[in-house]
Amino acid sequence: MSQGNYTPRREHKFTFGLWTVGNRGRDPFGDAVRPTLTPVEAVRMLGELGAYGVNFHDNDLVPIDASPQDRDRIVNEFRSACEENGIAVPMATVNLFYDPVFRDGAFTANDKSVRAYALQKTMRAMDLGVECGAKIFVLWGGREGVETDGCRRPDEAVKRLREALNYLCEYSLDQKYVYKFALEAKPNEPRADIYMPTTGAYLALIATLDRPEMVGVNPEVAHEHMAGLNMTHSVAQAWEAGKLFHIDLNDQIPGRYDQDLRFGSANPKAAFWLVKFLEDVGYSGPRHFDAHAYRTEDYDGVKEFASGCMRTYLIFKEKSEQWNADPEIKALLAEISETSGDGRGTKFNSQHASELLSANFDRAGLAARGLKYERLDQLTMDILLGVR
Ligand code: GCO
Ligand code: MN
Ligand code: MN
Repeated sequence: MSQGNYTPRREHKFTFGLWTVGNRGRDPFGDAVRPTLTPVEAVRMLGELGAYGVNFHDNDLVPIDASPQDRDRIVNEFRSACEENGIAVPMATVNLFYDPVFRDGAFTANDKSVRAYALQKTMRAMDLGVECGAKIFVLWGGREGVETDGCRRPDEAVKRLREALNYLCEYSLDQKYVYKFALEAKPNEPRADIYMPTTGAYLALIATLDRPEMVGVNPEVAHEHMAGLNMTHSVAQAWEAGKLFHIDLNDQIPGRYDQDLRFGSANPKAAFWLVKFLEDVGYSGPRHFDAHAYRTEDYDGVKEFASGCMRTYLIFKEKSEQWNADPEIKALLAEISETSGDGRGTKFNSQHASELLSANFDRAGLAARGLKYERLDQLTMDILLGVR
């Protein structure tokens, strides 16, 4: 068995939200089980654990009703803590779901004053992020959705969302900010149905924006798994489109409530393919863990949880190097590439098309050969289970 070094280092770009290590275990059935962790304490903890950065919603850092003086004091303390502990702030986001004002959504709400307030709150959250050094702005459409479709036409919601995104891009440019926006899809929870349920839905919306180059996606493992989808496929499509601006790593058993489990703890094989993809293609953005510790834990357990997320990532990173270097796997891949060529078809021209139309294919012969994917997958399992 290999003796890899799974100690996280800054260059691995592991980040956590204030709301993740600071999660107090509240759920719909029970109250908080852990005392409040202040932002400064969270930063200290992340520094100790070897994380690269911390991210936050505006109100994780600054309470929604804070006075301007309190805001400035909190931001200064937080920035000093980040500096002292060598922690960066690569991403900022906005909370458009907690306050009762957002019970019907934010950018898509029927009340135009709520929509205007949501824009104002987001612009202020962008200002706050810039003060802390953030260059990525995540937008998760928390309550942009419905319980009853009687409340509005869903295509009207799409138009409102587009208008808000266009507005925020212009604000960013007008302020000379360098933000890239990363849109995060989720199929349901906290509302029965959320608009833009999948990463693919957002990719399609982005193409219709005024400044599509400023906007990408933030796929999350749990959200794709809640919808029964393959996270690596969503990530791959985003990557191929040049739109993988951020990523939320956690885990989730399909068909359950929103679990936000420690990365790789529910479906390690899916997590392995994801890490392998990110490492193979050379994704260089933050590896952000949007997860939280079990409700059974105290803050020592929270540290175990956070270290576990990073450790599992690094184990899979090592396993993917092992997979890529494995002679038997390499031989199987060589056979696959013999038949798949360069992976792309030929470009259309009419001569090629008429030759193709008159070609003879040995259909039965093509269908008869075993593809050895069983062997390939078992070799993968052997590696993952540590016997190879
Ligand atoms: C969730 C989401 C959030 C967002 C966060 C950043 O399911 O609650 O994943 O954690 O990622 O609000 O915008
Ligand atoms: Mn989530
Ligand atoms: Mn998330």
